[in-house]
Amino acid sequence: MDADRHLACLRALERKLLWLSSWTIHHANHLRERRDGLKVGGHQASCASVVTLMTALYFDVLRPQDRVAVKPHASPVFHTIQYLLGRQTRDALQHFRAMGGAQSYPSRTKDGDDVDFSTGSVGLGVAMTLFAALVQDYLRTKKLVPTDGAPGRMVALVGDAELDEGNVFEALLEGWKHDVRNVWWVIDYNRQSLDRVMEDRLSLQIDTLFRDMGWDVTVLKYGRRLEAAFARRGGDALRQWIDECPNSLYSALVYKGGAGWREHLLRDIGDVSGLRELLDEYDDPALHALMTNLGGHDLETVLDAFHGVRGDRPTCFLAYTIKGYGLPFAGHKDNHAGLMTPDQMELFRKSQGVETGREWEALEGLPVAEDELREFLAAVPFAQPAERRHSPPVLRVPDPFPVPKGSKLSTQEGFGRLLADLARGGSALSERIVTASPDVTVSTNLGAWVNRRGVFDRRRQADVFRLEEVVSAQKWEASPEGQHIELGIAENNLFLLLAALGLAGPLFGVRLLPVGTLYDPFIARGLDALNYACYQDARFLLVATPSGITLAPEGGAHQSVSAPLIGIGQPGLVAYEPAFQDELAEILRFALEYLQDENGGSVYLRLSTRPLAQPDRTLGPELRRGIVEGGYWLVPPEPGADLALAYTGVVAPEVQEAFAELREDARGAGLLAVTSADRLHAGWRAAQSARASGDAAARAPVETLLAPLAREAALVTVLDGHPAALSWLGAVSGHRVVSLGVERFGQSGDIPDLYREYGLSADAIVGAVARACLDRRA
Ligand SMILES: Cc1ncc(C[n+]2csc(CCOP(=O)(O)OP(=O)(O)O)c2C)c(N)n1
Ligand SMILES: [Mg+2]
Repeated sequence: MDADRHLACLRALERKLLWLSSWTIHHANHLRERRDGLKVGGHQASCASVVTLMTALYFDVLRPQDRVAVKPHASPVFHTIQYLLGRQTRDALQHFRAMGGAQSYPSRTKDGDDVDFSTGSVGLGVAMTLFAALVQDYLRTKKLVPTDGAPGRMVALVGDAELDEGNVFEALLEGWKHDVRNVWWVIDYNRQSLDRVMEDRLSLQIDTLFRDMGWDVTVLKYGRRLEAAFARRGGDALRQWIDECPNSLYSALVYKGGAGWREHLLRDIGDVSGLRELLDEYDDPALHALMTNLGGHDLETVLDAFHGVRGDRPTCFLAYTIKGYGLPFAGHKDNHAGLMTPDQMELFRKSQGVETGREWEALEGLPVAEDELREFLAAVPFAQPAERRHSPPVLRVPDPFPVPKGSKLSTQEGFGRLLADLARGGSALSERIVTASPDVTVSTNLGAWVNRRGVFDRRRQADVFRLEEVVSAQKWEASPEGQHIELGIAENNLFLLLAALGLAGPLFGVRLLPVGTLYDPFIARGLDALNYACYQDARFLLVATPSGITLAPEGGAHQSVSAPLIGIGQPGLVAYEPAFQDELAEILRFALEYLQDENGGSVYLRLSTRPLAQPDRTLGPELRRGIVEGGYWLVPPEPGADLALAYTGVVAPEVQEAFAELREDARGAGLLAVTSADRLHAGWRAAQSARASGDAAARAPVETLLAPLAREAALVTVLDGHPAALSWLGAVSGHRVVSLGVERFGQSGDIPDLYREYGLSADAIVGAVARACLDRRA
């Protein structure tokens, strides 16, 4: 196909994308039954803004190994592209934003048409491409993937308002540190966000910022027609006028059309020699078309820019666009959620040569014959057969894990030792573990692992302190063989890196087992990014210490209170909080399997720095199962017992002390170790639904555990975290509950003082038991 025909086909598809994306949204809002009276929504203006950029990328520039994060509100454009490529059904488009249909925002897990990266929470998809590029580098540097082919480019189509999100800049700086390659960020610079038109001259700030971070910047400001007009007599003044035109005025004139442009141009620069003659050559619609001929809407300009990239340097394309380009509300500041009215849609349909009743036809009404377009589509490079969703084999996990030895150990230390053990052995599993930490590698006990496995860097870098014979327990040699990725403090970056590492299997065909460590309270700092990672079904192990008020003198502001509730509430993430080393070893073993299980997920371990005396025991199969399912009786209750204590994690000694004191009076009482409130709760919910669906025999582990207790038994629950994480236990069999935990925080102190202050001491537990028993009798 010659270049002219090629361009003609692209133009035809560009036009069809605008139509079908608008129609898909229109159909969802106006033509589908609405049973709940709620608006359906969709963003016709945001879609129109990126149609040219996405046409160029998907139908010409991208290769199958490239990966894209599409700005959330361009979801209909993405699905329409897939539809034209035969990879999305008409039914899914007809059910846009309905159950089972094309999703509001591109979704790896909910859409059927091969979304590379989910988007939705603005800024996160953007940064995700950078971390995916880093992961690709990791795999290629280690030759874990074939390196004969060209690397994939990790592309983000970025709404310009996304650049207000701090996580984008956190990622940029991290990318600079790691010398990131093969990332393209294509900024849809329509100078509009949701509410408003943006600041003038922001482009200069963006330009400088990206260059400072080591990126190439290509600005696509004007299209070919405008450039040609600038070259004419009077053209310099025209260029200067547009260059200086405030964004608000430009947008307003885009909305008003040809007459508005003419009036302003004549008033401002009408006396410039040649200008009037230049304008006279254009009638109003032609003048409007000229003045809106921005780089990001000019297919040839866009293609030249993308194809002009040489090498693998990260590149930012700043593409000037118009929000709603080609639609009646183009440029209007309120167009973000704007929808074309049925009358406007009718006019638009006619202008597109689409016949009534044939609105969904993929290739009709275009100035290029359908056969030619079909031939073109069949040859689109991106759509050539290639495996884009890999499922690499499962790595064997040793069973059981050796239990860290020592009479008094903290779970954090045990975790460090378990990883160090894995580092020592040369198993296939350990080769695929990648650790990462936002500047808390040493203080979260990853030191021994890093000493053995080294820090990852494309360039080999000696440990200067070692060379200079300065004694240090930490060996920080960096090399391509390293298996630890050291990040700056930004927690968002940790979660996005975990998301990218955790998708290495499906994206790049190599299973990695990412382990990220951080301080428990700072999960909240990156919570949206964590949620984002889980939503994409990325698989990783998150290890958080120190946690709770138990970090004592070091604590105060660092105490985490709601983290156990996050553990229960976060979909895609199973939370554990072990107390003892044998529990930890079993949970870590399980986690490495669960990460790889098709129906599994990610795992969060909430650990502590408080050393605890260890029980003298060897775990049998039943205990191991209990630990993984979320709980077991440390002291089983006698049948009909009327008291049980249930605890999670590091408060074990206080609970045991209280229990010993109470046992005299409360004969037959039980002591329940809850290793995972999250799993116990999930199991309970699952059993309830199973029973609701007719499986009368369904029984949750927690139901079985609590079964021996008397109906009127009292339960006292204790954890170093929000009491609601365990108080629900009372609802399982209708037991009365007194829950101890932490609802305030912020005080430094030692453990005796703090446990007394917050009511977690053995005395406080005994007191709670007394209250629970009194309540019961009342
Ligand atoms: C984290 C987050 N905050 C707020 C929103 C709501 N929101 C959706 S789009 C948008 C503005 C988008 O503007 P821009 O990125 O410029 O996209 P455009 O529609 O102009 O292409 C906002 C605030 C969101 N999706 N995510
Ligand atoms: Mg915008």
